[in-house]
Amino acid sequence: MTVERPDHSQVMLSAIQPTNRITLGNYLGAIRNWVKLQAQYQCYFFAVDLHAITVRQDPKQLLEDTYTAIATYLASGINPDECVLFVQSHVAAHSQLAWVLNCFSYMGELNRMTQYKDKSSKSGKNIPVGLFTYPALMAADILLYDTNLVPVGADQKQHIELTRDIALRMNSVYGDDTFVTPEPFIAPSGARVMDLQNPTKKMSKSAENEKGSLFLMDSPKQMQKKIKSSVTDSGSEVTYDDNKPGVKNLIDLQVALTGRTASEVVADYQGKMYGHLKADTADIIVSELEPLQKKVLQYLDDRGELQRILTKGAGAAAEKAAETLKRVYDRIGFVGL
Ligand code: AQP
Repeated sequence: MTVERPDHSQVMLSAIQPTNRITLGNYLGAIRNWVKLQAQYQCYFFAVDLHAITVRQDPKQLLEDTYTAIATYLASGINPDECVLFVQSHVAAHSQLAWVLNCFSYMGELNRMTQYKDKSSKSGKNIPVGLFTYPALMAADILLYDTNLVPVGADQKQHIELTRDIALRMNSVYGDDTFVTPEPFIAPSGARVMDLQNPTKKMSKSAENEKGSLFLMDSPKQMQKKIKSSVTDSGSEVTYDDNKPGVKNLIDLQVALTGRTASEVVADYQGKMYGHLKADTADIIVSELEPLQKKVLQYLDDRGELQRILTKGAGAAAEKAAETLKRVYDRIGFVGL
C-alpha cells in the first residue's frame, strides 16, 4: 500500500507519546513545526504507544490518549494524504529493530540520558528496563525510515545524538549505507516551553503539579487561571532576562505564538505590570487553541475516519520499515526466507 505524497527525497519523522494530555510545549516544540515543514519533506508522523508503556498506563486512558494524539495532529494541519500518519505498535518492525539496536547500545551511554535520570528518579525502587532502553526504541523509530531530519523540542536533542552514534557504530561494522544518520531540527521559538509553576523545568505532560502544564484541551477558563497563577518573581518590570525565568517564559510564549521578537513584546509592557503580560499571554493562547480544540473534537467524533487514516498509514509505514529491517537482518547474517 502506498500513500500519495510529493516526490521529496529528504525524509522527516517525528512522534509524541500518547501519555496523558498533550501540552502547549508539545504543540509549540513539535506538532506546529511538523505542520510548517510537511510540504518540504517526505514525512512520517506517529503516536509512540510502545514508548508510553515505559511508565504504567491505564489501558482505557492509553487508548483514548492515542486517538486524541492522532486527532490533534490532524486538527493542527497534518495532511494524511501527503504524510504517513500512524501508531507505532501497528508496525512490528519498530520492536524488531529496537532489539538489534539494544545489542549495539552501551549501558554507559544510556545511563547518561537526562530523560532517563529524570523519569527513573520518579519510579521508586523498581525502575522499568524499558525506561532505560527507551532511546534504542527511539533510534529504531528514526532509522527504520532512512530519516534525514527529526523536528523535536530541545529536550530530545540528546536522544537524536545517541541515535546518530548507534547508527554510525553499526555503519562502521556493516557498511556506511546500513543507516542514514539523522539530524535534529530545533525550531528557533517554542523549543523549550517551561513549567508555569517551576519555570526552570520544561513543561511536561506528566508534571506532578497540573497547574504547571497547559494542556491543549484545557478550557479557556482553566488556561486563563493557570497563566494568571503562573510563578514569576518579586520584581515588577517586564524584561527578557534569564534571571526572570517565569516572565521570560511568558514572553517566549508570545514570541512563539505571534511571530514577534522578544524585544517587541517587552516594548508593549513599558510601565505596565506582570498582570498585563499574563492577561495578554492568556488571550493569545486561548485564541490559538480554541479553534484547534473544536477540530480535535470533530475528528474524535468520527472514529471510523480515524481508523481509516491509521490503517492506510500503518500499511505505508510497514512497507518502508520492512525494507530497512531486511537490509539490517541480511547484513547481520540472519537467514532470510
Ligand atoms: N516543554 C516543551 N517545550 C518544547 N517542546 C517540548 N516537547 C516536550 N516538552 C516540550 C517536545 O514534544 C515532543 C513530545 O515528546 P514525547 O511525548 O515523546 O516526550 P517528552 O519529551 O517526554 O514530552 P513530555 O511532554 O515531557 O511528556 P512526558 O511527560 O510523557 O514525558 C518532543 O519533540 C519533545 O521535544
